[in-house]
Amino acid sequence: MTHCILIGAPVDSGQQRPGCLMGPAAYRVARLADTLAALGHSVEDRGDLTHGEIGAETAANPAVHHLPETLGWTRELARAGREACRAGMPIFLGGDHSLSLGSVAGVAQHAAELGRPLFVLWLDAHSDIHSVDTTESGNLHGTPLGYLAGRRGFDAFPPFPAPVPEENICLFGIRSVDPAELAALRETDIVVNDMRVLDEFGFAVPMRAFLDKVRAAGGMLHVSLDVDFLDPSVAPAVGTTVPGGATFREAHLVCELIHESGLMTSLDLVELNPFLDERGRTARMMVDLVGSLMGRKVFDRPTRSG
Ligand code: EXY
Ligand code: MN
Ligand code: MN
Ligand code: MN
Repeated sequence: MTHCILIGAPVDSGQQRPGCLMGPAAYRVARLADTLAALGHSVEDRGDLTHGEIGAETAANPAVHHLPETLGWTRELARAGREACRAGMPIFLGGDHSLSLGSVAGVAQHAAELGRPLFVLWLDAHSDIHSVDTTESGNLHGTPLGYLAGRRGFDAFPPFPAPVPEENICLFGIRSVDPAELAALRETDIVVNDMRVLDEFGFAVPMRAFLDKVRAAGGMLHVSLDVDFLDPSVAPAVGTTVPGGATFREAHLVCELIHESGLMTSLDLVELNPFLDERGRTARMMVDLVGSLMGRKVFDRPTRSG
C-alpha cells in the first residue's frame, strides 16, 4: 500500500495551446483517487497549486514565452514536491511538461537529503532537452530534461538542487528530436530508447534493463509520463501529437513492469489537454495507466524486489 499524494499543477505557461490548465480537474473527474483507493492505496488530494509570485525575469533568447510565470511554477512545485516526498508518493497532475522543471527539482532535493541516487524515466515522444538558450519555439515545456540533467543555459532558474546523473536518465518512446537536442543528447550518457529501439527489441527488454539498473543502485525512480508517449490514435488529447507512439497494450506493459519492479517513488502526469479530448477518453486512458502503475493486474505476478 502506498500513500499517494495528488498535487494539481494547472500549468500552461510552458506552451501556447490553451487547455492544459484543465488537466488536474479532468483527472479528478476521471476518478483517479477512486482508482488508487480501489487498489488498496491511501490517497490525499492536496488540491491545485498556484504559481506563486511572478517576477520580471527576462531571457536573452527572444523566443522564450512566459519565463516569469514558469519560474513561479518551478519554485512552488519544487517546494511542494520536496515536502510531499516526505509524506508519501507525489503524483503531479499537469499541466504541461514545464511542471517537471519544479516537480523533479523537489524530488531530487529529497533524494539528496536521503542520500539515495535518483533515476528518471521520461516516457515521451520528445526529448525535452532544450535549454532556455536553445529553444526555437520558446515553449519551456521542451526544456525540463535539460534542467534536471544540470545542463547549462538556465541562468534565470535556481541552480538545480542535485542534478540527475546522465546515466540515470532513460528516454523512452522518443520520435521527435530537434537538431539542438540531438547535439545535446550526443554529448551525454542519457539512455535514449527511441521508437526504433523499441521497434527492434520491443518495450519489455529495454525497460527491464533500465529497471534492473535502478534496482542495482538502490535508486529512487521518478516517472514522467507525457500523454504524447502514446500514439495519437489512443490518446488524442495532447497538443504535441507525434504519430508512431505506444499502443494501448505497450503503454500498459510499461506501467505493469514499473509496478512489478516496486521502484517508482514519484510520478508526473503531463500534457493532458482536456479541450482536445473526446468525451474524457484520454483522461480515462491516463487514469487506467496509473492503475497499472499502481498494481491493477489481470493475473497475480510476483513483484520483483531485492
Ligand atoms: N522540441 C519541440 C520544442 O522545443 O518546441 C517540441 C517540444 C514538445 C514538448 C512536449 C512536452 O513534450
Ligand atoms: Mn505566449
Ligand atoms: Mn514532454
Ligand atoms: Mn512530448
